[in-house]
Amino acid sequence: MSSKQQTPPEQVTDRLFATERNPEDFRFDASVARVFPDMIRRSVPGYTTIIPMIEVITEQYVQPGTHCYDLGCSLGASTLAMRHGIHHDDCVLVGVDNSSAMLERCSHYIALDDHDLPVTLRCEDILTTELSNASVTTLNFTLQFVPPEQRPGLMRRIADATLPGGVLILSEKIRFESEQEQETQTRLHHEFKRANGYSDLEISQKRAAIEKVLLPETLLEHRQRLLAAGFDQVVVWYQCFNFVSMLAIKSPSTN
Ligand code: GEK
Repeated sequence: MSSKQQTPPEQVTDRLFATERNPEDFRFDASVARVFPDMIRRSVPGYTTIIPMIEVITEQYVQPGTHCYDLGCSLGASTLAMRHGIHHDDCVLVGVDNSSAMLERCSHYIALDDHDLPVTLRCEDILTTELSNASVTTLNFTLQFVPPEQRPGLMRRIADATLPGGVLILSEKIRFESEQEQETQTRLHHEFKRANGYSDLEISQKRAAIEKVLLPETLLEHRQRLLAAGFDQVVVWYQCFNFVSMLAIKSPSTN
């Protein structure tokens, strides 16, 4: 291990949208990767609860000799939670992200972690990355960035790769059918961001930058697509405002 790998990446406060800037679409580039731990913690209600629960869920559903995937792993928070939930040394854990800036930092965090299970990082598109023999797959706030027309195919590929008794942990920002509920939950989310120190300018500029790339769907749309893809049960195990996490389960084999 090089000495560079042993130095923890610095913890930087997210000020990306604090000053007036030209509107452009949000991208997972080096400037975002640098502030990402602070950004996601202060922007996504429940993120700090969901991460440790991914460990608990992984521990429940991982099967020996199988593959576990973290699709859209960013800096590896969900990958490391999965790693700590896996107690079989014949499992293969794979983190996939198409942002090289994210993966470069991710490899530092993995090197600093004390668990033995190797982690394979792939700088690939989750739409084409190879998936097979899976017991636990995680999409922690990643599907929302995939173009909606490509989501059914991705869900089918994940369901096809998932073994009987295996699961997909799917966390997403959602939207609501009812305009009134949509308005209430959005307002509460913005209050959460304000309480975490974001200004009105930061909130509105981030919203403008992200609204064309983060496309939320309703819980019903998610549930129907997961069932159509081949999962047998969909459980919402967490919700805070307009952020949810679901567990899509493939029934264990009856043979
Ligand atoms: C966490 N799971 O900390 N292929 C590969 N990666 C992609 C794709 C794609 N098509 N689209 C987006 N990404 C993490 C947080 S962040 C969520 C996940 C957020 C990647 C993108 O580069 C980014 O790193 C990640 O998905 C989404 O638990 O920023 O709200």
